[in-house]
Amino acid sequence: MLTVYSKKHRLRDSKGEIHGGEIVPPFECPRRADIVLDRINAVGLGEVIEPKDYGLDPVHAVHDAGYVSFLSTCWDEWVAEGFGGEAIATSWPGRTMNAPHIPRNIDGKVGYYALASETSISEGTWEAALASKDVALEATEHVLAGNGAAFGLCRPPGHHAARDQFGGYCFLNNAAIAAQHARAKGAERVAILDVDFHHGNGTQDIFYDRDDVFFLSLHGDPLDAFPYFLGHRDEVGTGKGAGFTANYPMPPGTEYSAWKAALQDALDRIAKAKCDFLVVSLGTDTFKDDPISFFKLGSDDFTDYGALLAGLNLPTVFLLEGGYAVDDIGVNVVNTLTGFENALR
Ligand code: Q9C
Ligand code: ZN
Repeated sequence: MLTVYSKKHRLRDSKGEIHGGEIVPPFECPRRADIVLDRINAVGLGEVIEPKDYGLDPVHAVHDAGYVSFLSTCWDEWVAEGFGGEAIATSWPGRTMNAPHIPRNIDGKVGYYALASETSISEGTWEAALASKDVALEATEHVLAGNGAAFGLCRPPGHHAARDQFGGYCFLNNAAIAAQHARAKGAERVAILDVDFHHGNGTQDIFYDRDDVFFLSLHGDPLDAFPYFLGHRDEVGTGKGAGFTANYPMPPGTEYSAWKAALQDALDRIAKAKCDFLVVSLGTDTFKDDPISFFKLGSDDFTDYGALLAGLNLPTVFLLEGGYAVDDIGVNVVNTLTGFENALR
């Protein structure tokens, strides 16, 4: 399987994350991508290529223009204001303020466009986010050209980024950008299957009222896990999108047998919905030793479900999302990809 990778992921190297009342080294760190790339090379998964620059049109196809402009200038505005450290949101339009105006002050703007405060915007974040969406688009192009499957080694991840909000380590929604690009290039109905431990709130937000992109997510119950406010079973889409969102929240301690049953239900639904293209939001934070998650998958389980995904027999783009057990992320990601490939033989 082809991998698309950009060294520019390193430009996303934030100093700290707010976690448990303290600022700690970020879980979402450059070493994650290094370990995945090392494993790809160690097993000889296939060629590794750099992406082209696809510009901003595919970004504007799923994100708000004011949000994109904010991301592109946030760091410079933060520095110009005389602030140090990194841009961290401290005030939001909470539930009692419906935000009729977007603040002019950068501190206010960061709060307006943030959905959580753990994710700071640091120097180079925008450049890395741009490279990450190019990785996703290059992998998508490769699959659209008839090559079966490809892996986009995206970093930073994307699935928490909504039409106009960042957070959960995500800035641009790589999976949404890829799915929309596949639609623009001729796919009739795209399925986005999100197997990251966390609910893909951003992807759900972007496609909630649409029937041409079917979003399905398996994740920790939002009553117990980030992003806390979205991902419940009764969220099924709206308008003509009703029935084209499916959520599978699962409790702390969920083992592979229960997770696999949810996956099989999701795969049945994708098969019945006449989808002709598949984007997999591939997070491996379902792993038993993940430091911020609570599912119990073992490394062999990734191989097993990779094979199940191949059963859909669809053109498939895998895009990296989360996974914070860094020493194991390479094995877990590549197990999914080889499980998929070996099942096709
Ligand atoms: N401070 C992805 O997996 N907060 N994002 C968790 C730790 C955010 C995860 C609590 C987790 C975001 C792409
Ligand atoms: Zn995650």
